[in-house]
Amino acid sequence: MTKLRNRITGPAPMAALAGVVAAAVVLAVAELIGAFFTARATPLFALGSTFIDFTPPWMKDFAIATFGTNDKAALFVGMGLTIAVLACILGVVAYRKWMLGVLGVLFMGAVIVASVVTRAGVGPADAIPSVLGTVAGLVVLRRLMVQLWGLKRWPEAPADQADDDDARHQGAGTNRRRFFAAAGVTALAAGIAATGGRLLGAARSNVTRAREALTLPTPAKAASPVPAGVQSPVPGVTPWLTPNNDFYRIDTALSIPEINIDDWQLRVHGLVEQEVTLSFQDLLDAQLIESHVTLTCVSNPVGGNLAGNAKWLGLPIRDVLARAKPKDGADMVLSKSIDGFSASTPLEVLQDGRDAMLAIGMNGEPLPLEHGYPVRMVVPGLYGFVSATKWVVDLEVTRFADNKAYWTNRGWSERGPIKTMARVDVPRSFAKVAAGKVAVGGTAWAQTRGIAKVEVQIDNGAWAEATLSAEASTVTWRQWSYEWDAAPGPHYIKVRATDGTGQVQTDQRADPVPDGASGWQSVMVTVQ
Ligand SMILES: Nc1nc2c(c(=O)[nH]1)N[C@H]1C(S)=C(S)[C@@H](COP(=O)(O)O)O[C@H]1N2
Ligand SMILES: [Mo]
Repeated sequence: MTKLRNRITGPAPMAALAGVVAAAVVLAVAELIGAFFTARATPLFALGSTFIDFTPPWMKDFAIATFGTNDKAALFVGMGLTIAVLACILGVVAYRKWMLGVLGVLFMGAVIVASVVTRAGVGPADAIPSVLGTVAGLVVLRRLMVQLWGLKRWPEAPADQADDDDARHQGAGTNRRRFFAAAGVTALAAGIAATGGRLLGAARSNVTRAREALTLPTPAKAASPVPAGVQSPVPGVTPWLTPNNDFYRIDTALSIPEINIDDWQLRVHGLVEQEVTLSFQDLLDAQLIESHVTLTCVSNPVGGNLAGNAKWLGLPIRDVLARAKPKDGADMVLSKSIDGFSASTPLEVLQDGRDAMLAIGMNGEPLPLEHGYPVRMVVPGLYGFVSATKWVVDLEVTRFADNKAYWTNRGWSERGPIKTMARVDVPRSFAKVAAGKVAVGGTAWAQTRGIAKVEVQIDNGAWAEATLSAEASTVTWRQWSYEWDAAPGPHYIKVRATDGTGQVQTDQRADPVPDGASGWQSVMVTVQ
């Protein structure tokens, strides 16, 4: 028992604890003061965002494949653990050699500040919370170390430090219990400060309230009516229209940009005859269209659910480009979000007849904050990474030869037409089903080409045609169903689609990197 206690209350574990408490103080103080600055400038968000920006494509892909849309939570947990380990080491170093510890803390503070000030849309003044946090962390570390050095019973305590002035003053009276009490109280205070900072930051943001108060205009051109029977009759197949709350979310934003509609502006510039600047009011007053479009993420694995279908309300981008008049030689529009993300979209795609738009509405509501409020791009037929810029504030008319988008700089393709894909929703992978008639169903997409046929293959049997649900348009997904007479045993259900041009979905397996996964989905089920 005493042995165990000595192990916990030895100098190294206590110094490590002091390091962790000091790190918590750095983050908490920065969080509290950060409530008065932009949310993206607090250390955790800035560090995490910087980390995301340096993430190689395979790692992004791995994170999405492993954690799905929980990838951000996983990143925070990973970051928290890394910081804790580094803080332990720093604590021990500071105990042995104070000046080395100080240098370590200053170095970490510099890393935090560097990652803060290099964020897009963040000014040098936004470094203030991190700087003050680092100073507070140093003060706390010093005080805890002084207490530790005062516990003279440890032979490893460096002689010079034990002679330290503060230490001599505190020396005799200090004991372990006081150290733990001080560490505990400081950690508690840090927790309260961090929580308070969060609440304060949320309260200071009135963007959520402004969004709720916003009334969308009636479109000049309403969406084409959705025919009856778009939904697959098989229970459990994904809803044809994805509710906003269930819509997949993929982006590099650790803290969602909060944009005031009165401040929002879109600048259209670059290779144009006429620069155009749009305000949010300009959008509200414009001839808006409404259209159902299925969005798809390039990171979606075969059979994955990073796709969703919504009714979008917005201004056709070709109308904006018609005012700006692109010059000869331009072949791309680089759209940029307020937080530094960018996407490269072929100019011709934004000028042809499809409903590419600057969207302000999603399923009859203003865009949810996480889906790009107040304005995002929606381009039928292209993966989101090259088209669907959320929180969009800038369109630069340019050339593929001159400019590269966010993910292109990280190993992904510069163009991203959506590949034909069929998906089985029911039964689920590894489901156990009763022998006899089994309802099989799912969805399929080939935006802009449409779905002409879906076929199902059981084990290695013949391909059988599934029943297609009604088609709303070629830019929305199309559902299907199939009745299978299942005999007991393990079976594989394979599915493939044929697009509107007659092209059969390829069985060639490809990873999501660099331009989208391909291959036929195969679902294993056990029939009992
Ligand atoms: N600002 C910004 N816009 C973005 C992204 C991003 O990281 N930042 N990701 C894109 C990607 S990869 C996809 S698939 C779609 C996803 O849109 P959603 O989250 O509304 O489903 O947004 C696109 N727009
Ligand atoms: Mo994506």
